[in-house]
Amino acid sequence: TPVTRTVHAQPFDFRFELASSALVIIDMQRDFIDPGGFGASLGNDVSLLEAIVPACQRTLQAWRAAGGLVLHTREAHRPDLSDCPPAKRLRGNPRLRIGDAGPMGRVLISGQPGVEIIAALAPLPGETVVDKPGKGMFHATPVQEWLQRAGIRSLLFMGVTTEVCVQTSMREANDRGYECLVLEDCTESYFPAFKAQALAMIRAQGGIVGWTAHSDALLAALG
Ligand code: C5J
Repeated sequence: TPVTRTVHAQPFDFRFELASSALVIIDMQRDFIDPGGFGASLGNDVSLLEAIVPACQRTLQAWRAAGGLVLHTREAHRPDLSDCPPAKRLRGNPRLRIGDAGPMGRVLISGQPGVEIIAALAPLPGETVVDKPGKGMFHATPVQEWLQRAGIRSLLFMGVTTEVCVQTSMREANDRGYECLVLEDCTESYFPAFKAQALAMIRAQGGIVGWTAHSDALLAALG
């Protein structure tokens, strides 16, 4: 019989079974995390994001050791930009747009060095990696089919940035009926106040979009 795990979370305990859960790691790619990448070129302090890497690594190792499924995402577009609407490309810093030559290759283009997942969290052979053209992981990706095939009902989120790609993916997942938990110390924003507010929004109103918990609470639940 499957073991139900209980994570001490907010606004109340989060229960899941390993066999029907996936750890989702959002966009831990070089362009957002590494010094000298796209994120840094936009004027962001990437050391804020780098700081969560040890907690992510520890959590990923524990999850793998327990035998849990892992899904990695990357924010990445096709080289011909056919999946990048002008509404997205024309936004932001006009000197460096998606598809332009940046410090780590063409910005947010599949296969370029900048979209590689950082070495500390590199996917293992057999783990699924999805390139997503949106902020959310369901838009224009095979994620829904993958989750359904794997019989997944619960999703545990790590990654960056809290209020953009993590929150959007989680809201998309919540609308599709998944039980969602964000690991507080395994997610970060270039704007710490945005992270705090995003986590507060998620767990407000009785967990209107999901749960939040420290990774220590997950590790305790994994035993
Ligand atoms: C992500 C972004 N991954 N902030 N992208 O959050 O543009």
